[in-house]
Amino acid sequence: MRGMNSLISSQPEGAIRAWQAYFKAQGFSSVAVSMSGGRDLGALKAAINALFAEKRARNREKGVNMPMRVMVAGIPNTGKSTLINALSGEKRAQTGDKAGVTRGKQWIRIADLDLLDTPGTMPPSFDNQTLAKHLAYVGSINDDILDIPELSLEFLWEVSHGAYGTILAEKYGVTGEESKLEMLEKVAKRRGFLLRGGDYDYDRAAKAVFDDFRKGRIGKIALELPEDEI
Ligand SMILES: Nc1nc2c(ncn2[C@@H]2O[C@H](COP(=O)(O)OP(=O)(O)OP(=O)(O)O)[C@@H](O)[C@H]2O)c(=O)[nH]1
Ligand SMILES: [Mg+2]
Repeated sequence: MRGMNSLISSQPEGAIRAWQAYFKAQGFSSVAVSMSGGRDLGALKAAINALFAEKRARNREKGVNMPMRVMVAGIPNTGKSTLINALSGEKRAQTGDKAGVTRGKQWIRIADLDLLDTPGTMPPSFDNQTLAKHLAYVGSINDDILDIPELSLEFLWEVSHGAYGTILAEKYGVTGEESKLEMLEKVAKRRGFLLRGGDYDYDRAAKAVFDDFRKGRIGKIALELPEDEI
């Protein structure tokens, strides 16, 4: 059963705070940034500079003029290259809304920082299928190797039965009382995705669901919280 804390932290801002507290408790510092939300990059720049303050001072003393090296690493399609471009103020790294856009490593110099853009990385395998599904929802696994209609059924079910309850009601008329297939049919109907003969176009509806979700058109949803047992 979900406690009050969990309800509060299931709201997007609360979820970000909950994750930051979780990392802090483990001794990691974190900075929340959003490239689309216009959140200031200043805090991130300050955090990077703080990491290098000592090293820079030592180098200065020794008369050494060496760039500081930073590796940008993480799960595919999470905005690593976009972040580098934002820090640099120009489009230096290739970005795109699918997994695997960055194919090789690339050093990008920004003032006295050398940033290494890297291809997204994944664990070699998943014991936890829920975790794997979540990564698929957000586009970190190549859609071409996924069964998108099947995945959309899981997504619609999970979201409509989770902490965000009726978030799908306005957009698709999905309340959570339907069967999984009826949910996707409601999306198809709402969008007018019908095949000749009157059948629902499940493929198109499923693609639309993920397109909406990944572009933030369904709303902000935290799929996981630190205290969730998944
Ligand atoms: N909403 C939102 N979208 C973002 C943000 N940062 C990046 N994106 C989008 O996410 C998608 C992936 O961005 P990339 O920068 O290519 O991601 P990446 O981590 O370099 O991806 P790979 O190189 O494939 O591992 C693009 O469509 C970006 O426009 C962000 O802060 N908020
Ligand atoms: Mg990239």
